[in-house]
Amino acid sequence: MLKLHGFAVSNYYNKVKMALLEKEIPFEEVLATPNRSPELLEKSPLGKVPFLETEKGVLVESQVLMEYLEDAFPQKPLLPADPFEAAKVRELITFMELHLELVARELYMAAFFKGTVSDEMKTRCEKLLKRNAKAFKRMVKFSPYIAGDSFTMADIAAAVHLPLVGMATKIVYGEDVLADLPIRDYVKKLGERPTLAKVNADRKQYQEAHAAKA
Ligand SMILES: N[C@@H](CCC(=O)N[C@@H](CS)C(=O)NCC(=O)O)C(=O)O
Repeated sequence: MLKLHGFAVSNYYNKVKMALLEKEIPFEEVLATPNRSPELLEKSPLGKVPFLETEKGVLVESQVLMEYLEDAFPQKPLLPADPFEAAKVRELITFMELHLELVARELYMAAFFKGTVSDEMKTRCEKLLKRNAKAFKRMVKFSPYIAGDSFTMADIAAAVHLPLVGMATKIVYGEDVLADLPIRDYVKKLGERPTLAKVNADRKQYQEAHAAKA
């Protein structure tokens, strides 16, 4: 059986977990947190999560995992059949991860973990995020899904990444860079799917258990 390694607060882990649930692929969850131990580096070369253990070996990088699941388990597709439409879905995911989430990630330490981020970094990220959010607005449809009328893997990526980008920027800059977009209602609606409801419930449970331990 497939084994998904990671932890329930990780947005990249939750992306793959939601895809597995949507596609109704049996899998096992294995708790792993990022670190540089030789055991973890053996499976995940950067010590990051998620990674997926398959019968043929381990795969890293969440989007590679998504594409593998799509190819190996074609049931309940998360990409349109038309190659151009499928490319538009992939385009949205790449954009969200490279130009929004990865930039906002620089702020997470200050936003969520009581850490600090230099003023220089804050200024750089703000400039980039404002420009990128404007570009993103031109790409999204929300009709009712992010890429159009069907639910795709871009909605999964959006559900796990966009609230974090919004929250981090609201906390650090006092302004949500995605405030112009209907993210709150869209993510709330997606949360009615049993798959995202489970991902959210598991995340909450993990956070509560962690807070209790701390
Ligand atoms: N590009 C990677 C990003 C994964 C990632 O950044 N995971 C975080 C947890 S959400 C992590 O392991 N961070 C630890 C680190 O960067 O060292 C993917 O798509 O899988």
